[in-house]
Amino acid sequence: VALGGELAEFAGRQPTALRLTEILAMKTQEGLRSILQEELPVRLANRIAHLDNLPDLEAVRDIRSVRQDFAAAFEEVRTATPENFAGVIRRFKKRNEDHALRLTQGMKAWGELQRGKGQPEETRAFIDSFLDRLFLSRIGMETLTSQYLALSTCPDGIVDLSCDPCQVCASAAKQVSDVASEYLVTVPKIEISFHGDQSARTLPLIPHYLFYIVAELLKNSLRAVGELHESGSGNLEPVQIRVASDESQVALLIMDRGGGIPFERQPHVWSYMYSTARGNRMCKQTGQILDEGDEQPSPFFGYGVGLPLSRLYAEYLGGSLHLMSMPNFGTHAYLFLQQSSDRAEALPNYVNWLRKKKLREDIQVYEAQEKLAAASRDYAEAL
Ligand code: W6P
Repeated sequence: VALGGELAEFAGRQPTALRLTEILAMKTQEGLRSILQEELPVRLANRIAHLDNLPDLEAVRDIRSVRQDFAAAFEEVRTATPENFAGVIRRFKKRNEDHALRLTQGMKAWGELQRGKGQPEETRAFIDSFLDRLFLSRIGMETLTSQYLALSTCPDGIVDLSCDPCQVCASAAKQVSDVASEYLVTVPKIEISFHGDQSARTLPLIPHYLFYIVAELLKNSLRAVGELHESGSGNLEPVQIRVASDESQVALLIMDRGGGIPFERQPHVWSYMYSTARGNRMCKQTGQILDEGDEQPSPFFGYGVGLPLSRLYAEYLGGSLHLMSMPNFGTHAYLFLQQSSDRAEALPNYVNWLRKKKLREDIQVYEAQEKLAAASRDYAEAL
């Protein structure tokens, strides 16, 4: 698994976090290609090195296969010509499609391997932060490669310079309600209202990412309200979306009265290792039972990575996502986004992570040496 010469060299470089304005400055595919051919290998090599730091990597097939994909992509991007670059990027994206699933399943298997080596709670926290960094880096590569491909058909690529969050919410609401009606007997209404200056209503944004976040939150809200109502213990209260903004930020609040999340489950909502997709659920249309432990992603219940991924998308865009839940009442989700297009992408810092890891190891070595020294002092005194 050791890194080859060129791979190691690129892994030692820091990825460059690009500003939205900088990404937009590349108006042509050819311009962005030359940037990508430098930057993608750095990001890929960082991710490979990151994976290689995982003990027992070889024992987990899903993780090994992701590493192989990255290594192949590194090679292909490095050796691509301007003529075949688009094909290389398309193939890379195609292979990447199920990475989230493979990485999550792989890390679950890895977690099983670690049983008996240390605290399960620490293992879970390690896995979650490991996956957070990988997925954040993935979002960055997704942005650059999607922008590259989209430039062939749209002048601004995947960026909407005057994106209206209310419109994105409305289309997410429509799509999620349609899908929900296949899985839930009763689907609550979704109400959207805007509060703020009309002049601050739009912002430069990648609408697809906002759509993903809002759709994910709405799925959870509709499901909670719908199921509470079906169990006969709740009214069919509408889910409310409030969008408020000034010239510096936009805030979105999605409120449901779906009975909330029990306090002891709340810390787990950001974990990749707890899926809410479990439990015997019937698909209303097909009658198919999505049974306990069913790991297959279904369009409505997903496989439990939606919330942590949504938070990463928010962070990538320079914003944040928070859940405030009141058990036996309902849940409020807050999403904050910066108005400015001058902010840089949020990227994981692999080099810093390695430094910290080394520092911790050094501290452990130091502590062990101190203990040894103290023990031999005690021993000498006892003599
Ligand atoms: C719930 C659980 C949840 C998670 C995320 C967003 C909204 C909601 N509502 O009951």
